[in-house]
Amino acid sequence: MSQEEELVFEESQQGIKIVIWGPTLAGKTTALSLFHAIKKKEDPESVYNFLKLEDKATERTIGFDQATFGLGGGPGKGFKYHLFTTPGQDRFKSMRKIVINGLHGLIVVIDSEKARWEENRDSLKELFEVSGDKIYSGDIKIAIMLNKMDLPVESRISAADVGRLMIEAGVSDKLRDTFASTFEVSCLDALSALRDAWNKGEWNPKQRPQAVQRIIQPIQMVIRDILISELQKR
Ligand SMILES: Nc1nc2c(ncn2[C@@H]2O[C@H](COP(=O)(O)OP(=O)(O)OP(=O)(O)O)[C@@H](O)[C@H]2O)c(=O)[nH]1
Ligand SMILES: [Mg+2]
Repeated sequence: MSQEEELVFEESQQGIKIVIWGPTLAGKTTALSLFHAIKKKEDPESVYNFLKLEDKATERTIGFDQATFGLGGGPGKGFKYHLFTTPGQDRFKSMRKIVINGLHGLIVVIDSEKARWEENRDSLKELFEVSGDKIYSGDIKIAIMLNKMDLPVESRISAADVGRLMIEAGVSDKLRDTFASTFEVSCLDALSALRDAWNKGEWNPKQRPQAVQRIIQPIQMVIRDILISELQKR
């Protein structure tokens, strides 16, 4: 086992594993960084670690990013969940296969920029290719983040177009229902809302700015769905 494989393996042994999947430059690392920053602000005890493996010059992920959080009880106690991002560049297909092993949940990031339609389609195709039967079993909890909704309306797609993207990627009817949860988000807007609020010294976890809440919501939904399903198995 390589060092990376060992880390992916060890980290996913306990708790639940959620993978953030999508084409390169879609915003996966940005979304995870945001989620991490918010957790660190609101509940630092629940944050265990955050590792980013990126090429400093291009800021693209060259291995994977990985963050671990607790559901409560402080370090060493309670349930952990692990969030991984995949590296989206074509050349990292074998790494994506490793990262996706043993997952419980998926956040599929789609780049809403119209010009990125083919990259989105190919990324979805590959997801079904590498996750195989598991994704069809319904055992994996999924949410879609349609990112970059800050782009001008004429140069981006909307949630209504996601179905067409799925059809082009060969996603079956049955599975398209699983993909019903599409969240329109903008990591860029969330970042600026976060900075504004922090600069003013205003932060209330119960009243997060809407752009920030939109990033948190799909991740929390997937965590909740996994926990419910794990509890039902017991
Ligand atoms: N306009 C806009 N740009 C965004 C948004 N989210 C991320 N970006 C930008 O998109 C670029 C890529 O973001 P990353 O988060 O590094 O993308 P990634 O999906 O991790 O890419 P890989 O690591 O190569 O797979 C960066 O320049 C971000 O600032 C968004 O909501 N709107
Ligand atoms: Mg990345």
